[in-house]
Amino acid sequence: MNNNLSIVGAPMDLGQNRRGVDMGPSAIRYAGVVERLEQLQYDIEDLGDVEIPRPDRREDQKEHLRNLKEVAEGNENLAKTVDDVIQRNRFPLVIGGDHSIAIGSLAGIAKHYENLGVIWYDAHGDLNTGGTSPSGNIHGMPLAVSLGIGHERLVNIEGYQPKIKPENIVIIGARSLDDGEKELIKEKGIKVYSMHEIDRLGMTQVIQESVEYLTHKTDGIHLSLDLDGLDPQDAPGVGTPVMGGMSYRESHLAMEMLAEADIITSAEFVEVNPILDEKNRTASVAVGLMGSLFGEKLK
Ligand code: B3U
Ligand code: MN
Ligand code: MN
Repeated sequence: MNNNLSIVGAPMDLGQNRRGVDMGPSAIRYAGVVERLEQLQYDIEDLGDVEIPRPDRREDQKEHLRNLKEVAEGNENLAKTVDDVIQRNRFPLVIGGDHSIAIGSLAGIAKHYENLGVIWYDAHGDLNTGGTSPSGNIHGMPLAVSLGIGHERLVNIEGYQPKIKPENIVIIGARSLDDGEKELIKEKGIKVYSMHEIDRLGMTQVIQESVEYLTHKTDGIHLSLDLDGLDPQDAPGVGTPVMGGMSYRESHLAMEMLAEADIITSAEFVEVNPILDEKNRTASVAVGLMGSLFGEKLK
């Protein structure tokens, strides 16, 4: 693992319609992310937050992509910052912010790899387009956008597309997929471990298989962890909780196994909403998971 970590905050709340998730980066910092990772002997730099524009209320939203312009601009800013972090040979750790920020993270990261792998730890597939989305919320679209599917303003960020290939993706924890997302998963042959597979196989086998599936064909792996992948009992501070999720323990096991495999080259933790949380618990869970991902058990 790269010993130099750069923390990048992306206080984005325009990819969905519940206020408060823009305070996610503050909540995660307050929960002690820098101190926690410094204990593990990493060289940490906290770059603060990238600029997210405020929405223009007069803009008409008829395209069914809420706040398209502002989400695109915020992600352009994020992509540039993340790109710069990698150019300086540091590991980007992005803290959100709603999951639409994966558009910018991946735009900044994927240009540095021939075959970037992605582990998408989430209750949702985030594979919608303006056409299939039931909500018009862009946080339900970033994985599709990164595959080059969606509005051209989003898919072309940083001037290239697609960012990733369908065979280099593993989705873990899915339990709320829309019809259009299910079709895309079938059509593109995307590997999905739903809660059914996690219950049947156990998290150990799911991660072993995911690591095997990705490592031989990728030259880097991005972990995109949506806190709503966890069960709402363990991570209540999220905008769209879905019952029956991965437990706190399963999630730590997953992070520890990824640390042992030493395959993750960039990461983001998203959807922490302190307003919906109980005493900053979800931000603390996020920081705990980062501890495991960055090798707390190995040191
Ligand atoms: N699939 C639904 C709900 C959703 C997606 N991501 C989150 N919620 N967090 C949608 O709106 O696209
Ligand atoms: Mn998500
Ligand atoms: Mn989700």
